[in-house]
Amino acid sequence: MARLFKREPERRKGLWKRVVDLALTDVRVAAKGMDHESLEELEERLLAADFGVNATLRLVGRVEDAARRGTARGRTALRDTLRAEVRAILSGGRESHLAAADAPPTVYLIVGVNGTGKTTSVAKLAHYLHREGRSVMVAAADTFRAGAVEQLELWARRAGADFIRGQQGGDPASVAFDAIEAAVARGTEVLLIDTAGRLHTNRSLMEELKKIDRVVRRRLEGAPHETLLVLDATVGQNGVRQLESFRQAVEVSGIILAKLDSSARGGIVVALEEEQGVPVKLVGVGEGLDDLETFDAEAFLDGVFTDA
Ligand SMILES: Nc1nc2c(ncn2[C@@H]2O[C@H](COP(=O)(O)OP(=O)(O)OP(=O)(O)O)[C@@H](O)[C@H]2O)c(=O)[nH]1
Ligand SMILES: [Mg+2]
Repeated sequence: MARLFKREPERRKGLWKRVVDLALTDVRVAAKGMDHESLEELEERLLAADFGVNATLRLVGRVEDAARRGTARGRTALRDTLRAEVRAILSGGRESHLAAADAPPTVYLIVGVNGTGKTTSVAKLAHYLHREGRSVMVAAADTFRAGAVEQLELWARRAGADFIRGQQGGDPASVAFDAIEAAVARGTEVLLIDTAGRLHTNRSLMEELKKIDRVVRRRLEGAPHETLLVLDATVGQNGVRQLESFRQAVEVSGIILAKLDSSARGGIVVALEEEQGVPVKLVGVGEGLDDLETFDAEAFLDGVFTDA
C-alpha cells in the first residue's frame, strides 16, 4: 500500500490547515455579529485563499442569510454554516475515486499546460498502482520536448512500469494508439498516457490533443476512462481558466492538483468545483514518487474549518 494514499487523518487534516490560509477565528464576525464590515472581511479571506468569486459570493451570502435568521451567531455557528456550504459544493463531501474499465486496460489520459507536473504525476500514479499490485504501462505521448521521453522512461523504470515511446517529433496520437495495442496484447491493467505541455490558448496544440483523444476513443471503447488535467496549485485562479479551455477540447473528468506543498491557497479546490463542476481527484504534495494523495473532502473540511 502506498503510504500517502493511506495517510492518517490527522496528517491529511494538517495538510489542508496549512494550504488554506483561512484562519476563520480571526474574522471579527465571529465575535461581534454580522456587520457589513465583518462580512467584507470574510469575503476578503475567502478570495485570498483562492475560493474564487462565485464560491465566495455564495458562501458569504449564506452566512449573511443565516445571520439574518439568527442561526449563525458566534464562531462555532459561523464555522458550521460555512462548512456545510463548502461540503455541498464539494459533492457532499464524497471521497474521489478513479474510474476503472470493466475489462483491462483502464486508460488514463494526462493533460495540461507546460510544467504543471504531468510527467511527475504520471510517475507517482504508476508507482502507486504498481505497489497496489496492478500491472502498469506508461506511454510517452510527449514527443515534443527534448528530454521528456528519457525523463519519463527513467521514472517508469523506477516505478516498475512498462514503457512505450514514439519518435522524437513524431505523432503523439500514434504513440497513444500503439500503447493501447500493446496494453491490450499484454493484458496490462492500467495504461497512463503522458502528453506534452500545451498552452490552452495555442489552437494547433489543442487540435493535436483532440486528435489524441479521438484516436484513443476509436481504438478502445470506453477509453479514456479518465482524462485528468494537471494544474499547478500555485497559479491560483488561472487554473480555473485552464480547466475551462481544456474542457473545450477534451472531456476533463478530474483534476490532479500538483505542487500543493508550495501553495497556501488550497481554496482553488472549491473554485474548480463551484465554477466548472470538475472534482479534484488527486493532489501532489512534493517531488518524490510517494508524494501523491487522493483528495479527501472530509479531511479538507476538517483542515480548513478547524476551531483552533
Ligand atoms: N514541489 C512540488 N514540485 C512538483 C510537484 N509535481 C511536480 N513538481 C515539479 O515540477 C516540475 C515540472 O514537473 P513535470 O512533471 O516535468 O511537469 P510537466 O507538466 O510534465 O512539464 P512539461 O512536460 O514540460 O509540460 C519538476 O521540477 C517537478 O519536480 C509537486 O507536487 N510538488
Ligand atoms: Mg512532461
